[in-house]
Amino acid sequence: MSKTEADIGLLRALRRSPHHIPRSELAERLQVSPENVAASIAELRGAGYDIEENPHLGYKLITAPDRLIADDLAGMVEGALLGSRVLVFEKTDSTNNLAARMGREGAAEGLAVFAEEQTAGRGRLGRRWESDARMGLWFSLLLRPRFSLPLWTRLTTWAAVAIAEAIEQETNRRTMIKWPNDIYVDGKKVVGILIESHFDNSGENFAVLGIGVNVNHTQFPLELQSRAASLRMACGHPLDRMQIAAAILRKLDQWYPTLEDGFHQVVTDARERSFLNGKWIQVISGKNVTEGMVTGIDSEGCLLLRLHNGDETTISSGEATISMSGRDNS
Ligand code: BT5
Repeated sequence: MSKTEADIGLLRALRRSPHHIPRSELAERLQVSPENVAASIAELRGAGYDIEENPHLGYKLITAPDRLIADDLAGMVEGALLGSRVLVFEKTDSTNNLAARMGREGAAEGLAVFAEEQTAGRGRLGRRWESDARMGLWFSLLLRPRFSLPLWTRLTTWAAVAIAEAIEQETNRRTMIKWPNDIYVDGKKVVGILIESHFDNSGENFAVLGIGVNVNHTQFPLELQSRAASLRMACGHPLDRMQIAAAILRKLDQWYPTLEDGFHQVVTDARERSFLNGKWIQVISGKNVTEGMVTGIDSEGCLLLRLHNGDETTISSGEATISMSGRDNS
């Protein structure tokens, strides 16, 4: 086992154990000498990991540094396709750009590109996404779905459901999905999702799933204050960004096969979390503006609306805002 592998193995063992682990046991598990374990512990401490040493019981991880560390994260999602390769950059314009570039260069499915800070993080239609340094998770996953192109529209619902579940599991706060791509806690946006599909003549199609999670912000710019929140604001304490990143990758990976087979499970969850259900909304899709009451989500994840004249319509993509001019929301 190489030195780096031993360090990663050591971190993985410490992360998984709620108890102290004796040095001899770690040495045996990692097949290195006890001296090597002590040297790796010293190195991890130097990198900011707070590791307690009890002379009788051994080592226990108390806190990890508030930094995204690629090897550590890869170890936390070992065995998953999504996150099988993890890259962390200190600063970039947009992780979606980086992942797309690597996708064009032939990178394998499952690559996850994180940045501590984005200088030009974007939302849909070129809107700006605030991505302050070390406050959140700003990352993109490279996907090469093998299923037919018509099914690619399912990606948004799949991503929203998996991320909503992971965040609920990590925070114990109820998460809702504002169709199609926002995750809300207590009526405010904590996550935005941006899927960009890349098709070319060679048939090497891929999609980049961009995810922005507000984790440890204590405030937002004035124009976002009424709409945006962080997980820290919702929970009342700071959160470990690595744990949240790992939980999201694991849930996405776990749900990935259901895109093709078992998508009804994803839709069932999306319906239960539907923030817009029963509300009068306006949806802008390209040049079309439709107004009506949300009656549900169909089997493909599309939004079902009842129009003023009583007709039902299905909307596959668009921008939904709760309508002030429509009938009462009650
Ligand atoms: C989104 O767009 O919500 C998709 C955001 C995706 C961001 C990720 S970060 C990693 C990857 N790399 C990128 O460059 N992007 C992805 P949309 O539905 O268009 O919402 C954008 C709107 O959300 C903005 O116009 C603001 O009103 C609001 N907004 C901006 N930053 C926000 C934040 N940090 N938290 C909550 N709302 C925000």
